[in-house]
Amino acid sequence: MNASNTTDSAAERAQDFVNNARLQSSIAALAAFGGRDDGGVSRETLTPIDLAARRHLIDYARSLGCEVMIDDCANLFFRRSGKTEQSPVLTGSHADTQPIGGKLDGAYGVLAGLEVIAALNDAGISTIRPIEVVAWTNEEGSRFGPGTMGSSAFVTPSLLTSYRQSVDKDGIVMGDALDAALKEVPDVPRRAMAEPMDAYVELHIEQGPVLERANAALGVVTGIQSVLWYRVVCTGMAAHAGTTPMNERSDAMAAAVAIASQLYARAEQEAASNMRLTLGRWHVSPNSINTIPGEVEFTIDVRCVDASVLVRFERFLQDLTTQHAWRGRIVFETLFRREPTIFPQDMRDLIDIACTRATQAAQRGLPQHLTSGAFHDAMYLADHCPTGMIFVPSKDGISHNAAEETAPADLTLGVQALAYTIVELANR
Ligand code: HGY
Ligand code: MN
Ligand code: MN
Repeated sequence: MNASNTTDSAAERAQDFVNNARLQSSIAALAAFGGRDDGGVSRETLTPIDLAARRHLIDYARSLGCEVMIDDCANLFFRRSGKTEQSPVLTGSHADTQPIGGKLDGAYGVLAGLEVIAALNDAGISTIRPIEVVAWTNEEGSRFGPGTMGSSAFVTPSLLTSYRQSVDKDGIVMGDALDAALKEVPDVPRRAMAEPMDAYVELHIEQGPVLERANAALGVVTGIQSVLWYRVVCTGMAAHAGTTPMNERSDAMAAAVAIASQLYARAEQEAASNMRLTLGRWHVSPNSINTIPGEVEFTIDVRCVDASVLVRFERFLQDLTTQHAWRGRIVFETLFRREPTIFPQDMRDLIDIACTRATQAAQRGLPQHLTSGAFHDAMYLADHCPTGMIFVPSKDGISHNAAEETAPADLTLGVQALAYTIVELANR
């Protein structure tokens, strides 16, 4: 156990009691739920594996003395009481993963919050405000769209009605999956949505190359870039691949490929704005080698720090889909839209102090300030209470991939910075 003299503040002592071995074993234990031979994790939201992982987190949190609650969107809250009943300081992230994800995206932030609680227990520190750790439901949005369902519904409960109607690729309705998840935990009391929170701090892997290239051990996140998701549907006519002359086809794939190549050309033109375009999911019908596709649906994920670039992009997409000359039809639907998020300066200042103390103690230089390329639950909590984020580097900038990795020493530094930040906030 780290020795620490009693003149240190509670925040400094909490930081010094973070336990690297315990953190590593909690990461490995959670990663086993959906663990893959290639080191990745497949644990999409509200699948049986996710429900088993949730039970594991409930048991672990209870072993740390936490009270556990759940809300109507199955967001799980692990609460360490404070000396008062004032609104809690909240930390956490999500425990669901991409279809083939890593063991850290989201999971690290939930386990980091629980490690802060374990460190407080070891240090015998009690805080004025309660501290809560949350595991948000369906941050990824890969199974049920859109993403960040749990956190956005927590902040705006009226969203839950439409979210419950989302359907996955197997025709399972989100509302049914949600009800099944809630039924799995009869021992966990329900808590209201939109509960007042004093502040929210999320620790997350960067998922990009910025910190590693800057040789920075920790990141103070200034904000999150804007994001837009669309579904584009090209509808032509299925026909025989051998008998149909090329100039008599309504080939939905030819239309989709033409649209897609113009979208990529647009991304080239917008390179200076650092706009990022991904056409991640394609569905072809009837998807037969010798039938001309009658319908092709694909998704667009487009992001930029400058929201006006996305306004221009949507106009471009509108023109593209209405002006494409062919016999068929092209429509697009917006699935997800989030303007840029800027975290408040006072939260960034506190996080900078916390990160600096941790990196200096480890002779790792100073933290780097950066905007998040990935979206996070924090972008909705920012509408609810003072919010901030801390990043740790991602090896080779890789994420949403089984190879996702962060050096153990950096993971521990991140939790140390989180511990300091949370305790400072909880003792204000
Ligand atoms: O897509 C995102 O930015 C997040 O990692 N789910
Ligand atoms: Mn994430
Ligand atoms: Mn993710």
